Amino acid sequence: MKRTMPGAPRWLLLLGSLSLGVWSLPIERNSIPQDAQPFQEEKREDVDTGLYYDRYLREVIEVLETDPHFREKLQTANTEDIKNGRLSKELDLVGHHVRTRLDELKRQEVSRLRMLLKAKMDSASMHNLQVDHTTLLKQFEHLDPHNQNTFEAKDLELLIATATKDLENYDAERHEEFKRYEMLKEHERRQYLKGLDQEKREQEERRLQELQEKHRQHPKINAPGSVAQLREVWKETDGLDPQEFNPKTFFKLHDTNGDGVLDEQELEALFTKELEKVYDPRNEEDDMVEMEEERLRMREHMMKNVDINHDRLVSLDEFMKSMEKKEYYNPKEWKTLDDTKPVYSEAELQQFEAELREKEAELGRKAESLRQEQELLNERGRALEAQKREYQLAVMEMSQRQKNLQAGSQAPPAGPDGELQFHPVERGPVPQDVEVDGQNVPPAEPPQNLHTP
Ligand SMILES: [Ca+2]
Ligand SMILES: [Ca+2]
Repeated sequence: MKRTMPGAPRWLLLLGSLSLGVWSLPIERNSIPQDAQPFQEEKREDVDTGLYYDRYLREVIEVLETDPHFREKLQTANTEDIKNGRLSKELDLVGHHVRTRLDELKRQEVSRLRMLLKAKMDSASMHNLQVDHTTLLKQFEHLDPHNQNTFEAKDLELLIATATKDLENYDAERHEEFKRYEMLKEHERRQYLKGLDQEKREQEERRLQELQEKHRQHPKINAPGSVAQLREVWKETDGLDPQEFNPKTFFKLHDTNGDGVLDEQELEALFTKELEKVYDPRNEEDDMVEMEEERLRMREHMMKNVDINHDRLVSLDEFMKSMEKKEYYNPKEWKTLDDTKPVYSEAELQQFEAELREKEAELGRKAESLRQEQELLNERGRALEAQKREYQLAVMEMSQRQKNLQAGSQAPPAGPDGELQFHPVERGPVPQDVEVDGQNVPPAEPPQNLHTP
């Protein structure tokens, strides 16, 4: 899927800009080559907002962009028009085939959400409950659940509002996720040490301590967005003469998709040089997940100082203005993630570990109940098998009896003088290889043509 084009509204740029935040990129991909062209087309494909309705969102935008009227409105709309729903009203004027495709997209999305709900209910063992889908669909805020067949202005309005809100919460969620990651790491470290004998434990503790100290030794980190930091990128990454630092050229060079603004992705790429001072993927002591958290912190810091109108994008004007600030020439010393660690309190860790134990116990209970169910099924299977054998025996016995009786009626047994003789049917063991056809054999009638001598 292609990225939004230059001239698209800020809201769409915002969607594009957040894509990098979702997945951490290796350092190499962020490095800007020395011969970087300021207006080169971005090559990254399949960018993802990380929202669970990302695909729906992007397909709706793609379809809307095929309509010339709506496309024009998209390009001239400002952030306010988009946020307050004025843009959504334009939906009434788009072509019929565009509406038909949007309706189809909505039906697909509703059906996908239903499947999600079903999977959720199945996993919670709620299969037998009566389900009111409309009520359940209300928990999804990015479409109108009352109308499940057509895409209306209300759907576009909800989609825009929800995506904007969710994307704004996105950084907070990333920090939260990182916190859980760090707590899990500490939990595992403690469990590991606990499992060792005292001598080995002390040895390991010393080793881990040394690794941590090694990790903390690195060149000074420049404050993000400061003159020192930007000049270093200019010199080291762009390969340009530090004496000729030019902010406007710098801005153009790092607006890699050439849309006239620095988005979050482009800002984050500026910090690769700083991050390389602290993190090396070849080192055991350097955690690349922590590096991405540091990158996020740096971007947030710079954005806070530079982005005056809070649209999460840096215009050239904002960039130039930031250079008049004290933070630009005389920034406070940057506190790295290691200076602020741990990112959780001991109480939070305890709580996290309690939740882990609860989850583990829950899994254990589920496994046990599955085992019991399996046992019950096996038992039933064995009982059925026994019943079947009994039935087969009964059928074979009866068919054998009938055969004997038929043989008796065709050629009645005779004595030495030709007189008829009566032989009671013997109830011997039934041979195992006798074929049973499973049909009901009527009870045999007593023979009619026999008489006792
Ligand atoms: Ca840009
Ligand atoms: Ca801005």
